[in-house]
Amino acid sequence: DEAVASERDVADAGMDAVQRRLMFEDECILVDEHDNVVGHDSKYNCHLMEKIESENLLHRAFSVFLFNSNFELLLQQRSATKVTFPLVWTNACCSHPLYRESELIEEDFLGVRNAAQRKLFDELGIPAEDIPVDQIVSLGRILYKAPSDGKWGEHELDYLLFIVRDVNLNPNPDEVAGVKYVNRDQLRELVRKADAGEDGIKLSPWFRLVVNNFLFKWWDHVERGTLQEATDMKTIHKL
Ligand code: DMA
Ligand code: MN
Repeated sequence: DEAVASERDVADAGMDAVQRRLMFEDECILVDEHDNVVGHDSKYNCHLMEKIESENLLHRAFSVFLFNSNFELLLQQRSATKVTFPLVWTNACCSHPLYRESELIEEDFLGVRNAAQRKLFDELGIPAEDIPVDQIVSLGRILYKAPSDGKWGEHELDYLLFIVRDVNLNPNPDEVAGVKYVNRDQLRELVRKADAGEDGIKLSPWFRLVVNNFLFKWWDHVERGTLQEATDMKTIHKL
């Protein structure tokens, strides 16, 4: 075991200390393709492409889409120290519900919504009282696989969570390199730049999937206050 541990130390020598701690402390929830809980494993193992392929590891995740009262969408640029997808622009907050009682609650997807409240504070410094969990709407679920650099990647069953609130932001530099609100045209321009490779703009693969498949039609519902009508928690979209 010591030999294995030291091999890992060598391979991960360049890993940021904060991100490294989370890789081993965070215990992700393993699910099957129907989102049934089948076990748990470290965030580290869940994001090793080799493990994902050899053991078909799939874990539960969430992506928060936060709009202000002008119906602008909050984006974050991931910090340079993130192990997966550093410096890419993405939706407000993405992470994993952990294998703990409060985040395993299945009723009304409360566990995932609790995790979202926790991470919106950790990453963006948004106080919990600005994110009442009963205001978070779960619109749907996607299943996707995406390699990052080198040995890392994602294979997730991802809950798409929406909230419309004006919030206080205090981004955590360990997680976030930048934040901005965009309207639809500004988002379209950002997508165009990412496609053209202009200004070094990159978008995360999961954000891109949501933009391409769902976001603009759901944005209409945000503006009309009809998000509940758009929810479909029966289908798991394989993208
Ligand atoms: C993982 O996000 C979740 C999705 C939907 C990609 P992440 O890499 O930002 O997780 P964490 O914030 O826990 O590092
Ligand atoms: Mn993940």
